[in-house]
Amino acid sequence: MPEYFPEVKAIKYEGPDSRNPLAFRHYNPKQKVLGKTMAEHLRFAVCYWHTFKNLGGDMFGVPTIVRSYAQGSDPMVIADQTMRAAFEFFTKLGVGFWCFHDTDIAPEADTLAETNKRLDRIVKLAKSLQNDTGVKLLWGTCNLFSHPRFMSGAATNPSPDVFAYAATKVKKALEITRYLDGAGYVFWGGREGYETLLNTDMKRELDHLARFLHLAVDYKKQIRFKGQFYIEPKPKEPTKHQYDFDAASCHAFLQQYGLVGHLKLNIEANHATLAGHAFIHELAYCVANGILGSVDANRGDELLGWDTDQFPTNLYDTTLAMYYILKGGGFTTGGLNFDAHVRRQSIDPVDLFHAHVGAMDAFARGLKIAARLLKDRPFEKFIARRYAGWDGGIGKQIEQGKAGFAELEAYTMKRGEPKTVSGRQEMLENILNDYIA
Ligand code: XLS
Ligand code: NI
Ligand code: NI
Repeated sequence: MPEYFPEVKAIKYEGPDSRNPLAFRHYNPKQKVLGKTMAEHLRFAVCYWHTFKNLGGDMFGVPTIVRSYAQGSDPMVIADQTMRAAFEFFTKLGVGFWCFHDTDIAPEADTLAETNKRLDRIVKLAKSLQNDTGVKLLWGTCNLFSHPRFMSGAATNPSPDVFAYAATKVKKALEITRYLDGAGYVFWGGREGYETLLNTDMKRELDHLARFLHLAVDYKKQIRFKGQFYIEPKPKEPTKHQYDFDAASCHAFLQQYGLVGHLKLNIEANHATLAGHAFIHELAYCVANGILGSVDANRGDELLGWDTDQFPTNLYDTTLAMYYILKGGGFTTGGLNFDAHVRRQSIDPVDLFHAHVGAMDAFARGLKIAARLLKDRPFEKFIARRYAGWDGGIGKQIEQGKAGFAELEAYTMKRGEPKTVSGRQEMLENILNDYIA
């Protein structure tokens, strides 16, 4: 079997003092942190689309990257080679999981029946490679945004024919995800939104999106697929406005349409910032509401207003992300999927390794720091003191519904002006810095 990454051997943990750029300094898969191994906590996944299909093309220029496995005239030969290259990469990197869209692994043919045959062929190969390597599928998904038929949306398309076509595609995507024992399945509404309200029946589109998800839930039961469903918020791009805007609007949508309990959220760092939120705001919202499922681990650029999908390297972000993920009980079905791509100038295969090694180390460090924060509990202790007024007296009465406006008026008249108390933000930020150092 040809090697597609002959220049790289298996990446090893060498400890914090190593200067080998192709070694982990912090990610030691078997090392225990808070009772679980790092591998069990972090559940790293490599994404197929960016890592193996993105060749550096952008709106202004053609691809810059040439991959040995992407050569040839037969698209199915390329698909086969790419799948083998992917599993070589997963194994050398030492990740436990991967994620894909249907169209990433097998190119669409002229008819849907033929496309499905192609998928069956390639999925069989993926299954045997999974068996050989022990690498598992974190989640599968369906690309309902690239083809022109989906230009006005999939489930929210004005045409029921497109809704039906999308349903047919998702049906197949669920079947192959189940066949590959996927731990989950993601719904990301790439074009489920609008460009202008002047041509859009918003109420109808929302109803249709909910109907679509209910049909998927029904079919999941029918085929006994045990994986977790996720919805992935993103406010815009490609459309001007997407209905799955952010965690809170997805939550409201799921509640409105009786879908809570069927879908959790897949939070992507760069999508959070596009929505005007910090990554950890989205995670904290999900944890507070018991809906955190999985994470697309990447980052944006503070100065650019789009989904740059860069590899996560910021220790504040990885630390606080792991802090909230651990507070939420840690991952069960979910994990950290690197929905990120190397920059257009990073043209060598080895750049894929540098990108993932750095990102995995950044999260491993974040995990270790978060574990120390949760052991010492500096923020929890501060927060407990800050809210202590609610543990007894009038606070407890309010929380228990035992005090109405009349009682609160009587209390306030007697007590007078409330005391103001410092929030101590700077002190708390300094404490966080001490832990990160
Ligand atoms: C795009 C999304 C996409 C989903 C899967 O911005 O992040 O990659 O994760 O369809
Ligand atoms: Ni994503
Ligand atoms: Ni994205």
